[in-house]
Amino acid sequence: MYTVIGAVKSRAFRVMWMLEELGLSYEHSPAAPRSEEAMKYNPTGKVPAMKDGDDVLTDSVAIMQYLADKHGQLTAPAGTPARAHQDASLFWLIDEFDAVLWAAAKHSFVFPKDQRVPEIKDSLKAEFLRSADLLSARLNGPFLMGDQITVPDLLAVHCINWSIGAGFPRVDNKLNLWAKEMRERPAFKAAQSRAD
Ligand SMILES: N[C@@H](CCC(=O)N[C@@H](CS)C(=O)NCC(=O)O)C(=O)O
Repeated sequence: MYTVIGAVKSRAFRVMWMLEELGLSYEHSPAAPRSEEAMKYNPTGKVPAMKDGDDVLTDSVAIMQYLADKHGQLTAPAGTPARAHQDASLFWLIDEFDAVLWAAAKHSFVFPKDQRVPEIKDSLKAEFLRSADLLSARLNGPFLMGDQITVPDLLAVHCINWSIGAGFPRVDNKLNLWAKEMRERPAFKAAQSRAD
């Protein structure tokens, strides 16, 4: 049995969505970041974490890829060129989407007030939009890697949703429609319905 630690409105959602895509059951502990509960599983206080039996795994992307590998779905097999392309796409999204949104969050509410530099946010928004345009141009099939849904799709859509919540500029029509379709997936909706 898997247990996901982290609120739905955190990166824990990515792990829950992956579990739903794989058709696996799981328990959910909606711990807030830096809470006592979160610290029990990750000394940094970051969420998500996921319990798999006695193992406690951390980092949303590491956990999504672990689940995909373990269950042999939503991923190209390790050690193939297709997997290297998929990983490149994943790491690019971490650099250019997740890290940019996270930097904006740090300067909005994560850092102590006296360490925030709100002026940086305009530059981050412009950077995000440039990356979103690149992603849109790369999207040439139903999914980022072609015909099959893979881990980068979940990460990209989660980041696009996050960008809307963070008041970032809207991505172009093509990407926006794609994200909308992805949000219609039963697995996405099932994860969302596990309200905190
Ligand atoms: N790379 C990590 C980032 C995790 C992370 O920063 N999570 C946020 C919530 S979405 C958090 O716990 N923040 C609290 C903190 O950084 O102290 C992942 O993808 O899991």
